[in-house]
Amino acid sequence: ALAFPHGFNVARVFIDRHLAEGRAAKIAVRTAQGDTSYAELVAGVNRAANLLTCLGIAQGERLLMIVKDSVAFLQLFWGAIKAGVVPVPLNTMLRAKDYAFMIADSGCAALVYSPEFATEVEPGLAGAAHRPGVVMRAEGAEDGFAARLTGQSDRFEAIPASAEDDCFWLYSSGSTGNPKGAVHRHRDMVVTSEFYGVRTLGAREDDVFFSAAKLFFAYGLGNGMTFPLWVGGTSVLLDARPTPQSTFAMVERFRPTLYFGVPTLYAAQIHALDEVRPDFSSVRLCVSAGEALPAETLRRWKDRTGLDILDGIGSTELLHIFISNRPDDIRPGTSGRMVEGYDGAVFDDEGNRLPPGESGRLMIRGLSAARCYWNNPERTASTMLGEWLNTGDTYICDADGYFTYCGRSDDMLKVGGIWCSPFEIEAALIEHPDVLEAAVVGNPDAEGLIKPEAYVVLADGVRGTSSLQHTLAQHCKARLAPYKFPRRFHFVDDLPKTATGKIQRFRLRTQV
Ligand code: 3UK
Repeated sequence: ALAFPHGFNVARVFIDRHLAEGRAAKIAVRTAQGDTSYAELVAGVNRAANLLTCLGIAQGERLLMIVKDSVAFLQLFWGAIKAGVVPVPLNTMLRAKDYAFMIADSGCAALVYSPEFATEVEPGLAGAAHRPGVVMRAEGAEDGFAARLTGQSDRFEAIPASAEDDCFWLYSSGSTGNPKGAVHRHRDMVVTSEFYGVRTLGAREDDVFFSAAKLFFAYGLGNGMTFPLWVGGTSVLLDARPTPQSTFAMVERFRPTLYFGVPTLYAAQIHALDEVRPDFSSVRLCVSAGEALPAETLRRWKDRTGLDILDGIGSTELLHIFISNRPDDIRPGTSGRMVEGYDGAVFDDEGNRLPPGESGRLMIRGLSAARCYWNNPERTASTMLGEWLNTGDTYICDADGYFTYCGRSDDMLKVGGIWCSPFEIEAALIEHPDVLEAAVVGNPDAEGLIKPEAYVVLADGVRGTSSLQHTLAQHCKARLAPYKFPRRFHFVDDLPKTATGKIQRFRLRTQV
């Protein structure tokens, strides 16, 4: 068990501790703009805490951050926590109306944004039903955050807090409805860093972390900020869009030891590896999360780079990965086994625990689970069920404790009276060399019965003919139970995706 001393403010262990442990001169963060030592990081965090305090932002009030991956992100996040202010990093790819909702929903006292995002943030502020008292650009403006830091003291004593006190929020965008602010406590980052970062991934002080997933995403926040700070390692931050080219360039320049991506990016990188041969020799392990990693993607990546990918499932509500493969125990096509510190079980709709081999709702309990959704008692009540958290995912757990993803609870299809996972069909489709990406949804046929339908992005130069449709249907039937094949095909240029790269299957379903 983890121990949390009285008056524990989590910034003491993630920030202040490093000076006492002799890391002042060690590089904490590397970006294209330069390196930042632990001493400089601690000083910047303290200046930010002093600035937020002297701007009159009170303990418990929210600071919305629409900030690119940068040292300023860490200064704001940890400066807020030291000052007792609640940082709320937001997805930087959203639109004005989304920001307007979150500004009002959070009732934030302050908002800081990188100038790059002004065209959506400023109209969002103008249209919001609430106006934060403090609005600053992260950099650039004379009265921006960076400029105002310089006058502040580089010392600040963290406000005492308990491990159960609210610490930060992350908004989670469901497939339907408004985003929900998941309220996380002081202990939660310690729990994810120790149980997943150290004991599952094996993160160490000499690791250099590079996360293609951004810090505003719970996955990126762990990979690119909390895990490196927990072990006293080094984080490499990319402030631009992660593409095969930009991520390869970062790997070659900064030579990370741990690399974190999402399946869509791995797939694009694999295609790019046909043309280029970046030097991955510094990397010892790759991680994937956000959506299930197809076994075929893992196989091709290992084939091209010689490296394994650890797939694991996490969520905003649980903060990071709670079921995962291990470096010495990888089962391609599964999410792996429970991470230490978490409990998981598969339930039927009536709340009964299901035996191994049966698919049902995945529920998790663990100490990093969000306390509630802010301002949303209905969603809190339907998701946080006592100590269990309903993930909304359908999973099968086998007799050895390995979990296999079957789709979102609401994505599962009943085809001919039998449960059918659209994900399983997609995985089969993308094994075909002519297929780049695929999404399968259930749409009603002429009889009004739900049938799987495939939206397929073809590889470069391949034409979507009717004979190809037949070939792909045969390809699925040959690999899966005979009813698991798409009855219709749509060849499309791209698939609708969320800002974080998840396919929005609901957009492909027939509107009724
Ligand atoms: C899905 C996966 C199959 C699943 C996340 C790592 O993705 C993260 O958080 P989100 O709140 O989404 C959570 C949902 O995404 N999912 C995530 N990973 C996998 N499905 N295999 C996977 N490996 O539906 C889950 O409920 O955006 C990922 C760490 C922290 C995170 N927040």
